[in-house]
Amino acid sequence: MAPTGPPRGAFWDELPPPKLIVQSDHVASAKELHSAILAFNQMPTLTSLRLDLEVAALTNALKSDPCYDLVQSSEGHVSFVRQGSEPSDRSARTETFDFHTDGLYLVDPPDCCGLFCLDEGRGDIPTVFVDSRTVLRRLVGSGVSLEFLLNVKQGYTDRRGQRHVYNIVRRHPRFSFPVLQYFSGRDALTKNSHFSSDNDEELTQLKERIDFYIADTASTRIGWSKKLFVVWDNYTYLHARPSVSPDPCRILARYWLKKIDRQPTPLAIPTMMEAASR
Ligand SMILES: O=C(O)CCC(=O)C(=O)O
Ligand SMILES: [Fe+2]
Repeated sequence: MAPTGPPRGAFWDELPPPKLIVQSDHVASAKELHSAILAFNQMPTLTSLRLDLEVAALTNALKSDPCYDLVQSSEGHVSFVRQGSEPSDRSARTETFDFHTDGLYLVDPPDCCGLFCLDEGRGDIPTVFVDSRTVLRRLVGSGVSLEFLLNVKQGYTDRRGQRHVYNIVRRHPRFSFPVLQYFSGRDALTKNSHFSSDNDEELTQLKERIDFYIADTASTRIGWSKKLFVVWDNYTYLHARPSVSPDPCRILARYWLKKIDRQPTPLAIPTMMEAASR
């Protein structure tokens, strides 16, 4: 099933590559957040240079944001992204981190994700984003029906070795357009929810086609530097850490956010940070 040319009769508009908004004190609306990746420079604005305090302040600020709840991952309110194998980690994780949606083991994955750079290490390992709507639009345009995609599932092994199964296509919980929630790693696709490998040629080819479109879709790369805080809509964007040689000094703090208020209210993190530093 070779990927074909430009989609015919696409039901979404052409989407530009993810827009990167770099700002230090801009207040972003939720609408902006669903169609852009927000990067806050030099966050938070604390006088202390102690990064553990900065993580604590950022966590407190995010916890008290009236628009978002901090979602606990299996590691708590904040988890630390380091490269290298953790002996306790039995998930299908490698030195690279293929394109994915975060929190696929939850019934409702987090609405937004945030990464805060504690140490960029060598500084040559970015995080890369693609718009899942573009990938989906191209898939549909190449002849795979949305109805078919809505029934396709994927399995995921969590850190305790447990399997979870989720649909790879769903509607965005707030904006209702269809999005791809997916893990480009090695997990096969299935049509049954008990996840026994179907060994289905059609699904193997579909996975190859999805991975082709993800790799072929315009991406946005974020290069890290200390204190950069990046927030994105976890449904709209798939993200990845590309393959380069491992850097044990690179450390990011990861936050998951759940929108509380369905109205387009501002994400006023810098203001919250100022309050936290007083
Ligand atoms: O290390 C990165 O750039 C991304 C890590 C990531 O996506 C994750 O921990 O979920
Ligand atoms: Fe991630």
